[in-house]
Amino acid sequence: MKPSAYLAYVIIGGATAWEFPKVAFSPYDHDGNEQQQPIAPLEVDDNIDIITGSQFHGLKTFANLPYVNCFSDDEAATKRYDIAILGAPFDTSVTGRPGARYGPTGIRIGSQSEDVLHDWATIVDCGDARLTWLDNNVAFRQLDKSHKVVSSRPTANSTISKTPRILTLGGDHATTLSALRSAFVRWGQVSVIHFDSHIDTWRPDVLGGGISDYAGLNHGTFLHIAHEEGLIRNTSIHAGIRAPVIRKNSDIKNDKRCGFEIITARDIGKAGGIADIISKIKERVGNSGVYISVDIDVLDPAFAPATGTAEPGGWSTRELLTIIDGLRGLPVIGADVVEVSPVYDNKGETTGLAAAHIGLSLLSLMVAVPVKADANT
Ligand SMILES: [Mn+2]
Repeated sequence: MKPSAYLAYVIIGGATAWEFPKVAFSPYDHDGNEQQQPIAPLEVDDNIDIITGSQFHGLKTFANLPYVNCFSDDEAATKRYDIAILGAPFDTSVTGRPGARYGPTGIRIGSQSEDVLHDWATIVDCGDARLTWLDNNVAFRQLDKSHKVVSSRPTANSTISKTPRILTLGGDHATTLSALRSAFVRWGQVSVIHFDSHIDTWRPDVLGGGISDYAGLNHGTFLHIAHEEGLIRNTSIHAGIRAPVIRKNSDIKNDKRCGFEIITARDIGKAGGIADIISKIKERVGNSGVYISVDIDVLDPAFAPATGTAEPGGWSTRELLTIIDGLRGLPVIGADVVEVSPVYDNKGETTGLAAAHIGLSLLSLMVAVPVKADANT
């Protein structure tokens, strides 16, 4: 097709404009073949903005939040924060497919077009905890300490709260145990709102096979251990459950003993639907401080294929986001999104995008209700 006009894109004095080329140009060479138009040289403009104006720049923090090295005493003293993002790149306690060690990076990439509503809160990304992949005992001690250090820093708005809260990006689900241990030190016992297709309260001798204590701490037993350590209240609740249990009666009995009630994935199809699920969760936790843990496998694999232990029959991303947003008003003292294994994601990075948006919703709950630290701190 013969173009009717030949234009060059030039920049003049900071403004952009389409201009006809200044040099005479024939679209055909002397043999009558089309030839490429010469590109007009761009004028260098010293006033052009190279600082702002694009999300496609810099290192990838969650939602482009500022990075603070929260592990450095000097940096944390000057760059104060109220809510911190902390990655937990760990996946050596899974029973299914590994890969969640890349979860924090995958969620950050999925979050690049998200816009965090800060309101009163200073929110930063602390990067990832430094965790060995060779020794789980050491890795958990490293993660325990990382949570305690990050939550011990002075806040930016100390009149509102003196204790920073943390949104953790997992990591396999056992990483939640470190968050709960730290939360207990800062806030006392909390109710856990646990979105997952699995109950994760299995007795270590059942799911770990009783081989060793080391084997018994894994991504299906951490809530049992959290209960045994006295970290959580018996007003906790699972939501989205659908995976089969190992021992039909005793697993559920033990789950109750650990302080949990169950909302199944299929409860969403009952008459009250989403509204009933939201009220049941709110009723269950009452006025207690809550920790919200979202295992991405609560979503159906159609919406979140990139996870280690996928279970068909789960909620859609829209349903889950509606439920989480419906929890506004609860005092959320910490939260996480875990079990994202980007290597199993599709080309559209569906799981990473979903996890990032879930993270954003969790942050919104935390910003909506500031929580003063209790007497324990
Ligand atoms: Mn889980």
